[in-house]
Amino acid sequence: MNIENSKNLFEQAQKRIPGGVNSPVRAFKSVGGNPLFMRKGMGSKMIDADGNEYIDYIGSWGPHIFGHNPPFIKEALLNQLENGVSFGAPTEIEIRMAELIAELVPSVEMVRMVNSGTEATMSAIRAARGFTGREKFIKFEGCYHGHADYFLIKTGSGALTLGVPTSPGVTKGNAADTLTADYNDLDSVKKILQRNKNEIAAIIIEPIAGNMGVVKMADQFAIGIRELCDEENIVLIFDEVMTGFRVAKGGAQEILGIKPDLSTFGKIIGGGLPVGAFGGRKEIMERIAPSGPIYQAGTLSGNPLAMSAGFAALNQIKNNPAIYAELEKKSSYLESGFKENLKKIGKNYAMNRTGSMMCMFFVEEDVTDFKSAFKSNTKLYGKYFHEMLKRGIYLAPAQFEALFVSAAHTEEELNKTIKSHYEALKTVT
Ligand code: KE4
Repeated sequence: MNIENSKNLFEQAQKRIPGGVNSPVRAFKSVGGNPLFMRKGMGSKMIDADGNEYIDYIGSWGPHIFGHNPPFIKEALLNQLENGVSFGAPTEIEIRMAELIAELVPSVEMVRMVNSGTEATMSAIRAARGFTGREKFIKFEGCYHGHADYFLIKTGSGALTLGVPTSPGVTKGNAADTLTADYNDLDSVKKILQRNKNEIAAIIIEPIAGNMGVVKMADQFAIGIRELCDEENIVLIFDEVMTGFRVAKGGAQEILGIKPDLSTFGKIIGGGLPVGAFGGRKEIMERIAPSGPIYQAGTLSGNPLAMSAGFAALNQIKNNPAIYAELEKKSSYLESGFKENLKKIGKNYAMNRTGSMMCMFFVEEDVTDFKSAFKSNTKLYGKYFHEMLKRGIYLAPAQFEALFVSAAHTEEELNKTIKSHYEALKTVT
């Protein structure tokens, strides 16, 4: 496969951009090799700088649930462009967007738009601290909530892939208020609560984690966390940046049947443009400036260009809820094809899937938390990744991520993926 242009571009990029990329996980560090510079995305496909075509299962790390550049998002953007992209003044579409999020996610009574998932989670923690007057919060090992200082403690996603569970530059002061529990282990949460009585403002969790690979909250664990938050007056924050509108119309909270106090969103709600949001109980959100004293702001928050793409995406979901049945059918088809292959080659690698988020771990035991996920053979994953890439299948360049199926993936492409998966596994194992 000729990737000369990507190689050349990567060389140029590294002169002016740290690591040659604007987000670490894109650099292929954990799988090795030269990252591919992409030139075009359309539907389920992407084309790189050398003209190689790929079936894309990253979808920009989650936003492209309909595939790249769907006509209804493109049209919304072109229409908005006629009227300008950002005014720094309130616009009607922000109201419609807030109303639509509240309609699709019943736990959201009020919502504030921001520009990334990190801003959303950062602001949600501040809201919880301001509302409770407490300073500490609990996160879970292997969960990733973006790169705000106090989240970069035993985190998932790119930081995990870099093998740097706690990033330099995060001060002791910042880390002191971040307490880390074990995913799906209620006792680990209870122990922290006993040692920090009445000091915990929030518990933040990915209700279906997508940053240690895919790992779902066990039902009893989810119920237990909700009960503990009720008993201790702790704000429960579901970080649905990845799962929101991905795994169900109402996100992971709809699947789990648990109502968080605050939720954070990103990815799909921007339709591919930079958008994040945090929202939930009115009595908490009303404390956010300017209606309340908890400061939070953003020059481009709610800008009409990004809102037009996000609104088009959510409206498509609202008017076509059957998309989730379609995604379930395609994703379970892909999963069973992968499982068939594993049987044929005699490997029992863990396969976790919720809706159109899926992950195969190179470890032959159940993966239910960070510790079990971390047993995966990441070197083998790297080899598998490149064998799939050679066959035109573009997966996450890291074991601790999710594979995303979109509505644009065809049966023919799923079959090609299953066939490539078999050949790749035969080659590397
Ligand atoms: P952003 O700041 O990257 O928009 O969102 C941070 C974030 C927050 N919460 C969850 C559950 C997330 O998955 C993310 C970002 N996800 C990663 C993918 N593992 C983004 C990819 C990247 O870092 O380039």
